[in-house]
Amino acid sequence: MENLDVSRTLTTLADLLEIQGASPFRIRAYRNAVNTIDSLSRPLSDMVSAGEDLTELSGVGKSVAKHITELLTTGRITRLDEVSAEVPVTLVELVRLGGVGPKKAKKLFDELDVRTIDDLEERIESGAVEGLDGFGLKSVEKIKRSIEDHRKHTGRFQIHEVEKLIASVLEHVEAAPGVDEVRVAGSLRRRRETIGDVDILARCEGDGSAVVDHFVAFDGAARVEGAGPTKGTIVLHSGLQVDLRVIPARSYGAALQYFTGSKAHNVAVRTRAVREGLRVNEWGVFRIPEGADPQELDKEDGERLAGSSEEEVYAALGLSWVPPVLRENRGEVEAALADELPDLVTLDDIRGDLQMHSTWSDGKVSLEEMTLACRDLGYEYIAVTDHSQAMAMVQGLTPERAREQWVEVDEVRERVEGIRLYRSAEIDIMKDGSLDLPDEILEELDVVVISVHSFMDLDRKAQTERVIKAMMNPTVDILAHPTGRRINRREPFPMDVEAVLEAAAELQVAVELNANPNRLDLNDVHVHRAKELGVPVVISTDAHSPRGLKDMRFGVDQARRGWLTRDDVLNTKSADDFERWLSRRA
Ligand code: DGT
Ligand code: CA
Ligand code: CA
Ligand code: ZN
Repeated sequence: MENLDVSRTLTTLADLLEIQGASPFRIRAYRNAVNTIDSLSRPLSDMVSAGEDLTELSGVGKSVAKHITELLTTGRITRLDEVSAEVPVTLVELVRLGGVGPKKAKKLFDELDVRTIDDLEERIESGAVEGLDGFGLKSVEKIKRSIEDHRKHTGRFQIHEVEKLIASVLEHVEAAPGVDEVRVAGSLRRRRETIGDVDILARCEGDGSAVVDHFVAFDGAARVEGAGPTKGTIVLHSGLQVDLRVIPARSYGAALQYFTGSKAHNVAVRTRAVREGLRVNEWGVFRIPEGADPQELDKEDGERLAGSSEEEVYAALGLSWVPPVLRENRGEVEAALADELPDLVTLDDIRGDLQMHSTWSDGKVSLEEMTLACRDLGYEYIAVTDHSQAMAMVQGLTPERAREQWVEVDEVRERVEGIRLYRSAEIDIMKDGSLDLPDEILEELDVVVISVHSFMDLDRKAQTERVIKAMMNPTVDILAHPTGRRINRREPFPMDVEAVLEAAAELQVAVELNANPNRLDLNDVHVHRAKELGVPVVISTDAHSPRGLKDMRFGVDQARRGWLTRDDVLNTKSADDFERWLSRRA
């Protein structure tokens, strides 16, 4: 069981207790523990099996430690079973919607027997909710919008969460009898930002059911949904579903191709096959026998042209091998046919990181520590972009403090060799489109990064105008996290991204692809559009600690999904070339 499984379970318990109206101190105890667990670098399961004292972790008290140990050793928490006998677990979903706090959820349950989001939707439709004490027209409207948002995200995990959850499952499958190779397919292999379920393939010539039996016995499985001769499905404690398929070597490439998807890509590939008189399925590529009805054929009928490797499968159809990140039916099959697939940017191409925070605002470590950490990653240049004064709750930089910071920048430049540290800041875009620091400060920065952190509820036209106006300031270099979205948490704010990108092209402003897996903003489709318009894209981590710098790879994956090559990404340039770009308006 992974730390995330534990923290999700404790969060559920805390939410249920809150709905029940338990003491805020108890609830706080669980939430504090969850915070600690989420930033823990070691597996709790190792600590428990080593007999370590969990109460030494900050925020973890005796009773929470007991719950964690119970969960890790037995797979359940007795207290959670007790509480969920009184309050339906599904109420937790209601609380996680915006606009329904724990008290309101309890009220909905007590008075209208609302247990699920579906129930809530139905009671709203019937008008029952609006009459309820504490629920006005406005709050009901808000709940309705939250339900819509929720529907879009339901059940999908973020990619970084899935990576953590799946590592031990893969190890477990690798240890299964007769397994020669294990690969991840599906949306995870395509590096989508969210994942519905994980698809795993195991190559094995022998008895598939032995592999499946081994798989479903995984100790982190909360439930087994199915176990057959070639296929098994489990659900982890976090709710993540994992499908395993056992495939013989002769079909392994074809199966990998098929189960990597996307569905739309597979349809386009199959259409291509049919045009060539061929048939492609998860067992291979076959020639359709003369006069045969394809509908009547058995899975492996016809002459086998390919199957053991993916390259072979694409080649048999006259296509170059398509990188999984491109398999979304956005023109990649045509490009593969013409041998014109883009040479995608890689993590190795990245030479600098142009958004991160230090203790001058909400970062965890000093300017110098961030600089050293970046040098360790092999970067040639960086911008430490602490917030500006509008972000008062994190001590955003005033003009005075900006100047003080430059003194420290100079000192760090003296002390740390081998990396160029730029004077920079992440400047807030004010409601009227002006910038949060005066021009005389902005003019003295090497890299000016701007972003929206407030008034995200402006209407689309006003928001678009505001952002474009901000970009018109001639000191501006990069528009950061342009749509403000938080994956699974906050929708992008209403804004005409097309108009903003056109303005960026005109004004020679670069746009950020924020690599934090909670943001990935701009997304794949938008960075593709930026590329088409000739707008440079910067992939930055927005790290608040050295650990956050490692998120760069998520940004690179998203950039690859947007077809970006090295030339499309500004921070692949050498330091000299990047500085030439910085002086483009001089
Ligand atoms: P997810 O799980 O929602 O994040 O997305 P995927 O792409 O992993 O989808 P999933 O798990 O339903 O199926 C994995 C792959 O299997 C999918 O990308 C393509 C293939 N596949 C599944 N069902 C079909 C189907 O009905 N037709 C075709 N052509 N391919 C399918
Ligand atoms: Ca999947
Ligand atoms: Ca699946
Ligand atoms: Zn920001």
